[in-house]
Amino acid sequence: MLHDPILPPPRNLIGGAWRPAASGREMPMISPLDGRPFAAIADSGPEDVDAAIRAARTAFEGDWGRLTAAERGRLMLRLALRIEAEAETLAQLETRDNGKPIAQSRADMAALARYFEYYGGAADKLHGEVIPFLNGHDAISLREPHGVTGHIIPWNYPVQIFGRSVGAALAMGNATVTKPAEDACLTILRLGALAAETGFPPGAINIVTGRGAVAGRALSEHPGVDFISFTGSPQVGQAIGIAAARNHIPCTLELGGKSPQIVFDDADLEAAAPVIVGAIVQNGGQTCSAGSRVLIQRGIWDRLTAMLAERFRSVEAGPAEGALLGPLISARQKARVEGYIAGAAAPLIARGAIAGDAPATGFYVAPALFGPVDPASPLAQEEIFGPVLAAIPFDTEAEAVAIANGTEYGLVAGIWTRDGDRQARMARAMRCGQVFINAYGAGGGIELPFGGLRRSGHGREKGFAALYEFSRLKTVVHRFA
Ligand code: TXE
Repeated sequence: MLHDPILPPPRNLIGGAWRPAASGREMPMISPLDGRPFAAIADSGPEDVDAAIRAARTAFEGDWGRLTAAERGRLMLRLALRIEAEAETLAQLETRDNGKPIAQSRADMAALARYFEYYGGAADKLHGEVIPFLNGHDAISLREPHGVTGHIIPWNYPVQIFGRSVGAALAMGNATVTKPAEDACLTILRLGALAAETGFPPGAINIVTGRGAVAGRALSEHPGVDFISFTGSPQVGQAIGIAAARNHIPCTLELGGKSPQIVFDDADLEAAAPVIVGAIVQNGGQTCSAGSRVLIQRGIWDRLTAMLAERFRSVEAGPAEGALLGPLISARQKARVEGYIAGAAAPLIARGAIAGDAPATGFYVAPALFGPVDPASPLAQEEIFGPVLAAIPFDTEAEAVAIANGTEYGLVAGIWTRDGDRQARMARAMRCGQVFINAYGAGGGIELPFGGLRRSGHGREKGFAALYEFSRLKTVVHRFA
């Protein structure tokens, strides 16, 4: 079982060396496809995290820190090509580890390569400025890396989130320590091996696997870390924010959402319906930006819910190559999502199915469409992180805005209307970090600043904006005679 050549061994990547946990402990990896263990990872403790942070510091003050921005960028571009060359093997590994349909894993690898291409190209494009100041003075700002950055990554899009977070940090010259999720982290370990082969100096990219409450916590609380990037649950995000405050360091928190898609009665429903279904079924609904609420203007309620219902009924959750919906990540997530479905206080409009060839031990859940859902109910307020869509009717634009903004989250919103004035008004009225008009989550979004407010977190990842997060300004004033 553990000798499969594409499975990384249960080791951490620390200072360029592959090391078991200092305690010798390992933990099993369970495949969501059949619920069975198929590999193991290092079950790391604070001593392993400490070693990784020290290795990162050494790299930052040494070989990695001495590279020019152009040299860093070149290494990243080389890694992008290496990822592209190995994309199929990486995608196969991801599907086994995470359970996501192979098409989604392939899309994730393309996005990962693109992140390294984008941030590799950007490495030498962000710089300080000369500031008009007093006569006889030169005032400049330098843009500098933070130093050692910590990256705590979830299991839903392991490599995409690694790409956007570690990629941007490396571009700005930081040395990184990543703690991937214990539910899915093998592809990130394989990436560590590819980066080492590509020529990244030891210690620029460190990877420590293990439990969130142990290894993740040790990383977030360690005084040797200068910046923390976290993607995960609001509860843990709050703990990370508190730990960052204790160490007086900045952090970005990306904590999910309850994103609305708002459909007005003048919208192109043929265009909207497949996108609305895709935005909640993609990755089993385990997407921070999943469109988990659909707000429908009352005049088109019957027509649009019928169109959505037809699509929901045609979705089968299964392990097949072409499946739109795979299993959820774990028995825990499956139980959680099924709990929401069983406890729903709203009428069930439509349910998909589980494919006949799906192993009974796998974590499959058939997609569900509910409506009309009370906007104040758990189905409309809480992040379910499964293929469950809450349909909510509304009458006026003002009512749509109130319902859309009426959760503790604020990550993404989709607006479907042909009215140009309304498009502009709605884009401004949405209390969130990203708005799509007559589209949703289009094109992977590598170039688009992404992040939320309140319970969805703060700070921006993706796009050029992330480079500002992963660096800081120093002002230098030089008086001359
Ligand atoms: O997240 P956790 P879970 C949401 C989603 C999901 C729920 C729970 O609603 O149903 O969170 O998922 C590490 N100190 N999102 O339990 O626990 C952990 O090891 C430091 C939304 O899987 O937050 C993993 O690497 N780190 C989200 C990472 O945090 C800790 C993606 C995320 O795990 C830690 C995932 C601790 N005390 C879940 N405890 C999104 N924004 O897309 C855990 N971790």
